[in-house]
Amino acid sequence: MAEPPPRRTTPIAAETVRSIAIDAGFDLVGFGPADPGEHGQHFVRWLAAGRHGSMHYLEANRDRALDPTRWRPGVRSAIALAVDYGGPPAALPGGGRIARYAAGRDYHRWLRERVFALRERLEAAGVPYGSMNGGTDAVPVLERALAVRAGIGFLAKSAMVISPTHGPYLQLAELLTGLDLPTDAPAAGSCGTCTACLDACPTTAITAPFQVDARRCLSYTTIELRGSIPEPLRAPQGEWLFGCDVCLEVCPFTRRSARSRDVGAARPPVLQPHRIVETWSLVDVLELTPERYEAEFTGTAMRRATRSGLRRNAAVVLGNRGDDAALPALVRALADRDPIVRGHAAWAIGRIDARHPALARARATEDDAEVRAELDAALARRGE
Ligand code: B12
Ligand code: SF4
Ligand code: SF4
Repeated sequence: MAEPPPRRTTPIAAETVRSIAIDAGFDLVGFGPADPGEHGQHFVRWLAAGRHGSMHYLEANRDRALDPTRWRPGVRSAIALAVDYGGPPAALPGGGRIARYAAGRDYHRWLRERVFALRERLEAAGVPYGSMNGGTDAVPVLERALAVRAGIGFLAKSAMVISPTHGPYLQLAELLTGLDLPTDAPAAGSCGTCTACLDACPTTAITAPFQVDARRCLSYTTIELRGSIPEPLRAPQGEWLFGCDVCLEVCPFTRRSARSRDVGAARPPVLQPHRIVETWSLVDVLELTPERYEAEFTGTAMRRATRSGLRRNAAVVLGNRGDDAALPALVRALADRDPIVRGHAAWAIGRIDARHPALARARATEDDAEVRAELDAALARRGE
């Protein structure tokens, strides 16, 4: 067996690490173990129940998430980091809501840059070069588990990590280190008897306290899911074009977010709404060309949904809004090259005007079996 790496004592005081991290732009900093502890078993059961849907990367990273030394040998402690991104609701001018985390610059970029800048500063302050690894979101670690174990916040019934001082709108990040940092005390606070998020979730994706079935979560169906959105989840999608914030909006701890009181120019540049959010319409998204997708969505977190997914989502929201003015664009979409767009346009037209002649016309020439089924279902609404 290979020798375990030598134990490293902290070359700088833990409180110095904390103050450098705060100075580097993090609202919350905590120290805890590098492994997820008992949270790992919940993750294993969640995967075994298939609740990850088609997010196969979570299964592929299972062992690394349970034991981070499989990813980065020798890691002992986590510097858990969080940024409060609370703010006003984000929506396109004519409707179509966007989860707050995705309304500005892509946090995968700016937050990762901030983590890497912190690492450089800690190295300059004496932490051994190459002894820290980390990032945000796209890392094979259970970020919520590390944040809870480092005292950043408590695990809430919505499965969110909620800070008693900053609320649930937290983007999490971490540096895993070979250092032995003193573990912080658990955060105060709990959900108590509140069940507001379970009651408000439009798709009952929070199946029990602390448990989310991703396959039902709008954040999965509108972002991660490729292909068709299951029909029963389309009407509950309501106005959500990308992601969903309902379980955060109804949470009483949301009031604790200091950042949500920063409005307009007072908000940090990375959290300012993207031009797309300020100027595009749902029809613009429905008609998104490959060129505009490349040119305009690069640098936004919305890109994750793919062009096909964004157009699909726009069709669903247009159908839910029931606005006749969207019919010409939806009718054009019935002839789109992408069968997912055609199918969801058919669904939307069926919601707005099931007697529209374009449905029967499209049915006569459609050669994709799934789209034909969508058209049949839309035509069947004529009797309603
Ligand atoms: C996959 C994923 C998703 C999936 C699945 C979410 C889920 N709840 O499982 C989908 C696409 C649905 C999603 C949605 C969202 N996500 Co997400 N997501 C992730 C990702 C990449 C992995 C999470 C994961 O492994 N899930 C598996 C489940 C089992 O783990 P978990 O959710 O962390 O659950 C923990 C507890 O609930 C507990 N647990 C689970 N079952 C049980 C059962 C019992 C009885 C108990 C006691 C505990 C318990 O153990 C788990 C580990 O600690 C992380 C980034 C990362 N690398 O960690 C971001 C992350 C969790 N997401 C985040 C965000 C912001 C969101 C959204 C708010 C985005 C939005 N507005 O649209 C929603 C919130 C939905 C919700 N209520 O959870 C943040 C969370 C920040 C925070 N304050 O908690 C993260 C950390 C990204 C980041 N870097 O900021 N997400
Ligand atoms: S993000 Fe929306 S759909 Fe997902 S669990 Fe929260 S309220 Fe439910
Ligand atoms: S809404 Fe209530 S139950 Fe849900 S996370 Fe917030 S405090 Fe907890």
